[in-house]
Amino acid sequence: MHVTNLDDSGPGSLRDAISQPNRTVVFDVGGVIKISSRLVFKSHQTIAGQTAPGGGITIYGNGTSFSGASNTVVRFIRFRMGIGGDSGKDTVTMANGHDVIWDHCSLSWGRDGTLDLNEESGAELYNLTLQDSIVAQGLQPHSTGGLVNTAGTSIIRSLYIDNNSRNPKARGTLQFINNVVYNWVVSGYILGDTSGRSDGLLLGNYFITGPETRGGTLDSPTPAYNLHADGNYYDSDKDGTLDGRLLGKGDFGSVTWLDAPSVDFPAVPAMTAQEAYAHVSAHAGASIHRDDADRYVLDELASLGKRGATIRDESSLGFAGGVGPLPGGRAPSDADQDGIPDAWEIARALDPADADDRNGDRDGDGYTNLEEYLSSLVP
Ligand SMILES: [Ca+2]
Ligand SMILES: [Ca+2]
Ligand SMILES: [Ca+2]
Ligand SMILES: [Ca+2]
Repeated sequence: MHVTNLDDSGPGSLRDAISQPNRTVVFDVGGVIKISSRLVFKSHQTIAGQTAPGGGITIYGNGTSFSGASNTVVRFIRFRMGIGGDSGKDTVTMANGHDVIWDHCSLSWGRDGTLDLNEESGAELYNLTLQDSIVAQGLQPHSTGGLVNTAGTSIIRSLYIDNNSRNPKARGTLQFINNVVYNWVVSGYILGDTSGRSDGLLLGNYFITGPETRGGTLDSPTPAYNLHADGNYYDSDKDGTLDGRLLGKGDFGSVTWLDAPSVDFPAVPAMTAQEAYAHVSAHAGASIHRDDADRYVLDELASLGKRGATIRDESSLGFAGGVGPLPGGRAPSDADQDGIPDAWEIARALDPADADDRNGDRDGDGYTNLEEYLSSLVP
């Protein structure tokens, strides 16, 4: 499905493209898609934001739901809810389903959670990954990164920044690896805060205080939180230099401390916390094109304690139109509309007049020709 305009609904819109399952969605336009009601994603979708020309895609004005959207991949999309969104709702929410990846996404301005992955009663929610992404500026008065309460989630190489609390609120089974948490106010990472069992793995994260941070770096631990942690750092002096200390067992309070993970978590390539800081600063979010909002929070992070603030309303940031401008750009020609531009097809002996070859596998490696094209766009 080609998204051919920035309309809220109707033919050629993103809302129309995602209205049915079993679709790969590519973008012939770049810019801000202003939504008046929530967007609801379906199962078996690939949302290839990296195909958008110009400044890429920002979804602005309300929240989105991935409940039930199993087997879905989302790459290089900015989800910016904002004060005009529905009260009590999340920027990105998912309450049931499995096997979803958000890669190089930028999530901000939630009115409830900014990323809430919260298993609803009687449902299953598992095999979720947020990677190389940003979760920023949950709107006050309920400014949160979000609640992650699932049977299996990985949060990797991502930035939580300018959220009053819940960076995230971790329940259930969660591995949290090589992330940076910056300028929380009352709570950084919440270690369960419940009598129900949780299993956590924290490796190589960097917790960096900002101007508003009052404490609560590792908040509300309970013995029901089964934790293995290693290589996590804490920089609390707000001096503009990354020079934190290693967090030790005593910093995690009354968790049940384990010398090995309590769950067979998937393997993740290892970085140190210092390497994670550098990687996240350079690559987290929709990094092909930095928009005003991502540049703003990454500049705050780079101040290492000197700048950073939670907000109540994104208009206080002063971006044109609330979210800032994005260049539109121009998509390459795709005569057969199979999602692969003519030039890329010709260079690989595919047929620019045959749409069926998108689902072929010219090199027999298990990835379709369309998937290979989509991956080729990712730096
Ligand atoms: Ca420092
Ligand atoms: Ca084509
Ligand atoms: Ca073709
Ligand atoms: Ca292939």
